[in-house]
Order: sequence, then structure tokens, then C-alpha cells
Amino acid sequence: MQPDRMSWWRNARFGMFIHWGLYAVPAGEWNGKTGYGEWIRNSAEIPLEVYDQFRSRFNPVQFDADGWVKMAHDAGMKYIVITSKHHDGFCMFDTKQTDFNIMTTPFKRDPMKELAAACKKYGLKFCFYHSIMDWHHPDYLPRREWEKDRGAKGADFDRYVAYMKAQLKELLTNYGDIGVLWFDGEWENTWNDKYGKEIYQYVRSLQPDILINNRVGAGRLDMEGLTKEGAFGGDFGTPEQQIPATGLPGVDWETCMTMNEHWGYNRADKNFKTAGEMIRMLTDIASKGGNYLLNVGPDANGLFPPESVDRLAAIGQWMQVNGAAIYGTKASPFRDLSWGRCTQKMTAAGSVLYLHIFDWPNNGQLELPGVLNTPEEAFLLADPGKTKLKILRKGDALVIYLPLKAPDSVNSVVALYLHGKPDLTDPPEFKTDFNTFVDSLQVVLASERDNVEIRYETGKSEPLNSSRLYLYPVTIKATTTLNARCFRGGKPVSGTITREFVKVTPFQALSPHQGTAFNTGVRFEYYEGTWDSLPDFRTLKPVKEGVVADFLLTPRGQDDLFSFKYEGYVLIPQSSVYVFYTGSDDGSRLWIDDHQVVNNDGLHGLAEKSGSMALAKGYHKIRVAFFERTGNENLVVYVRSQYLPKQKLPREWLYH
Ligand code: FHN
Repeated sequence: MQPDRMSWWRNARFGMFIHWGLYAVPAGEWNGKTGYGEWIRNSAEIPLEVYDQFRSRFNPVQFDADGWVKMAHDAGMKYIVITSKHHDGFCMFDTKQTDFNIMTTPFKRDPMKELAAACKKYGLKFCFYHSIMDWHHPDYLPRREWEKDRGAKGADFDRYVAYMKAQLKELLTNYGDIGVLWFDGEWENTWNDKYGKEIYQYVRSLQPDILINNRVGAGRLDMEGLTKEGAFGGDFGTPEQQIPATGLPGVDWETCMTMNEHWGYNRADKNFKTAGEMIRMLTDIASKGGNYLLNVGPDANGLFPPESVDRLAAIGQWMQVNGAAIYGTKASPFRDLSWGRCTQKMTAAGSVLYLHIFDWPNNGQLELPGVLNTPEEAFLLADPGKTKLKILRKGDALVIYLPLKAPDSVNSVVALYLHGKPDLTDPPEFKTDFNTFVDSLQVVLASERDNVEIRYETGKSEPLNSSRLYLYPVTIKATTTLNARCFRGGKPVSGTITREFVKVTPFQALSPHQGTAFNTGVRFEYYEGTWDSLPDFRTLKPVKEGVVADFLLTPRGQDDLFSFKYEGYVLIPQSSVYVFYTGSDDGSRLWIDDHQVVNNDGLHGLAEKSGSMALAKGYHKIRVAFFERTGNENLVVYVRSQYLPKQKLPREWLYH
């Protein structure tokens, strides 16, 4: 069977990000300020003709592709993602589409060609980062807000997309197999999911097995890296500079992160993470089922910063000993471990748990809670002789007896082989994510464990083997506390999970006659101005007002510096508890019957907030406020209930 095209990437777990371009010439400094990075042209408002002069000074004669790739390889990294073009539009590869590229610098070599060859030699996947946003190409829109003298007359965005496709064809036909196309800079209002899907399909048509991240579309939810509901999400999520607290279950994801505080080279930035911190981040990410894309920003001579070189070497030493506990592993079966993390693999005989010990037990006894499996053996990965460690059972826990001194002060790994897949004493889970209801509620219980029965009680009673057996959802019609537990062979094999489900009184609807005169759609008032949060509309005079089918931004008169207030009625189809969401860039709020249900206010990229309210069937007042400062703008209102999956608030529900 054709292996899943994601499998190499899932097994890799660890890759190198490289941000390298003209911005390495100023090295983060401009007009005496030293805090810039790869955004320097925009952040320091450097005019195009001044920035282009860096080209004549870019001659990285110490660039050594073999050396770079060997450092990544020896660090234990399995793929390299390098900037073919960042937002400044400068192309780090031999392109025929523009002369704004590395071949027109004194360097006159194609580093991408050399890196592709070196990756082949060392067995790493070669991948490109490619920016959609382009501050140099005449057809890219929008212009930078401060570029007053760089008019956009004649600019044709579709012609820019054609330029992008021509360059993607060069990247995907001139450099061999490419592992990932890592898009970025997709957040401006000229880009959309339509373009995203077109580019995704085009790239896959050139290299069918290539992976493409979720920044090819226009639905990325800010730096958390997930994709908003219904938007085009590519092949994996891209949390940036952060590790999702519980991972992104059911989603492939990769955290990208700098070693210091800049992606591009910044000479003054010496605030590097320690190798130990990054080893623990790699471990934490792998224990949550994600990949770690760790960045290096080479300088204008073609050298990695010495701090990066040192850290890569130290990480590589740890990976030499413990790589098996990272590569090809899956997320921890444990919800939380006080002393460290866990990764796991299936084996022919069962499974192996890699116990990553950050805090070595003073008494040398490592307690692993709630594991019912029969242990096969355990040993330290740092022990070449794989001396078997003593394992004793202590109730539901396994206790592994360790040497008094940890082999590694950052993360010492014990491999624990088990018969069968991990059988943990996890209680069943409530799969119903509503705790309140109006009329009745179907409560769903489930357990992923093999060969267990779920039994439950209400009130304060602890489930016993004689308690009610869970066979189908439990219907409750009054406030109820449910307690559930797993049993096997008549004996409890988990703790008890308890949850209270509360019957609530809904907000009453408008009396029936009040709804008969309603027409479809909501009223809107459109304002223009500059805000950092939602304005007090009572103090403003609308530029325009009218009726729209739903919370549309189309009646706006400009793409930036505007706000809307929408008012009307929502016809609630059934008495229930409803969750309302706003997904917006920038801020938004939502009220029902003048009660604020959602507060998603503030200056931010695309972000989603929600709130709930019990509503009786019928008409209820609804008000939504939104503002946009600059950049992308987006407003979507979603709704869900225990009877309805999350969906865009139907237009048919809206009246005025
Ligand atoms: O604006 C870019 C930034 O320069 C850098 O490339 C990061 C890396 O993922 N991505 C964007 C910020 O989200």
C-alpha cells in the first residue's frame, strides 16, 4: 500500500528552519536601532531603492551548503525548510521571473541548488518556505501603509499570482524532490481561500507527494496555528513561537520557533535559548504529537551564528543517545506526568513507553501512575549495556528503580516495554460538551480502553460492579450529577469521573405578535475611523446605514479603518443552550437580548472567542459590533447547540 505521504514527516518530528536573505546584510540594524530582523524593510520603512542596494553588498563567500546540512543532520534534524523568498520579495534562488535574486549579487551562485545536493547526500528532506506577501513585486497588493510614493496604479494581483506560480514551478522542477512547501504571509486582504486552493492544487500537480502547510489558505487562526472551521487548511497546522498546551489532537501540527528572538539574522540579539531548553521543548512537542521546526538565521557571510552552532551540536549529542524516543513516536498516553514527559511507539509484542525524566527522583524511584500492563523490561537509553531496571507494582502504579544519579541533567530517558498497548487507569470520558440544558440532555460516555465496561451512578453514589451498565447515551431531564467508572472482570480498573449537568431556565423570547412584522436581514451602521478597540457608537455618526443579509463587511467604503454595528433579531428554532462565536480580525463583540455573550475585542489577527446563553424558542435581539484597523479583515458569526453542530449563523435566522 502506498505509504501515507505524511508518514516521513510524522516520523521526523524535528527539522531546521532557515531564514536567510538580503535582510542579513543590515543584520537587524538601521539608523542606530538594532531590534530588526527579516521585517527590516517594512519595520524601518526603508524605501525600495535603498533596500535594493543591499544586493550589491550580499556576497556570502563563506556559505558552505555541506557544512550547514551536516550541522542539521548531526543535530538530529530530518528536514530543512529554507526561505526561497521572504516578504521582502528577494529570491534566494536562480529565477528567470525577476532579477531581484541572488544570481544578480556578487555571489552569483544558487545556494538552493547546493543545499538540495547536500540534503540528498545527508538524507534530509529539502523544503522551501515561500512568502505570498511580497513587498517588492509591482503587482503585489496592498502596498505598505507608509509607502506613499510607491503607487499601486496598474498593479494586477492576478498577474502577481501568475508570477508566484511561475516561481513555484521553478522551485518544484529545478531542485529535485521537495518535502514541504511552507507558505507564509497569507494574512493580507488580497489573499483568500480561492487562491489558496488553486496554489495548493498547482503545487501538488507538480510534486504529488509534497506537503503544504495551512498558511497556503487564508484561514489560519493567528499564531495558535490551527485553521478556522470551514477554511482551507493544507496538510498541517503551524503554531508559531508556542507549544499548544494539549497539542492539537487529531491534527498534524508543527511548532516553528526561533533560537533567539529573531527569525532573520540580528547581530545584537544574544538572547538564545539554552540547548537544554530546546531539548525539553522538542520532547514536550513530541509528547503532544507535534513536530519542532527550529530556526537558524545565517549572517551575510553565509555563516550560522556561533551560538546556534553550539546549540545544534549539544542537541545532536542528546539525540545521538535518545533519538529513538523522538523519531516515529506518538503522543503520550498520559494526561500529565509530574516528573517529565512520555512518548510512545507500538512494537511487535506490544508497546514501548519512553519516559523522559526532567526531574530525577531523589529516592531513585520513578512512579508511573495507573499502568495496568505487565511490564516486560525497562532500561536507560543512556546505558549502552541496557541494564534491566527493577520494576515493582504499587497498586495501579509501576515503580521503576533508577540509579541515584541521572545520566543527563536535562532529560534522561527510560524505555519501558509493555505487553500490549498501554492500558492506563483512565476513567471514561464525557463526550457531551454541554453542562447545562433547557429541556433534556443526552449524555455520552466513552473509553478508548480495550475490554472494559462503563458503569455509572447518579448523585453521590460511587459506581459499583452492580451499577447501571452504560450501553447508550443517558437522557437526563433534571439537574443531575453523573459518576462513571471503568470495570473489567467485575473489578474497577479506573478512577471515577463525575460531572454535574444543570437544567437552566432560558431567556424568554419576544412575545409572538412582536415578530410578525419582521423582515429578513439585520440593520447595519457603518463608521470610519481609527481605533484600537471597539468604539462607543453612541458618540459617532454613521457614514452609511442599511440592511444586510448577515454580518457582511461588504458595505464598507474602504479596506482599513472602519467599523460596523449590526442590530436585529435572531429567530431561535428550539429552546436550548446556544454557543455563539465570533471569528474576527480585528475586534468584535456579540450581544443577545442586550447581554454580552462574546467579547473578542481588541487589535488582533484572525481569532475566535465564544460564549453561551440559554434561549427559548422565538425571536431574541441580536447585536454585533466589529472594527478593522489595518491589514486583513474578517468577521464570521457561528452558532451551535446540543442539537446543532457548529455552523455559520444561518441567514434564515436573522430579521429586523
Ligand atoms: O512574518 C513572518 C515572519 O517573518 C517569520 O517568517 C515567521 C516564521 O513562521 N512567519 C511570519 C510571522 O508569522
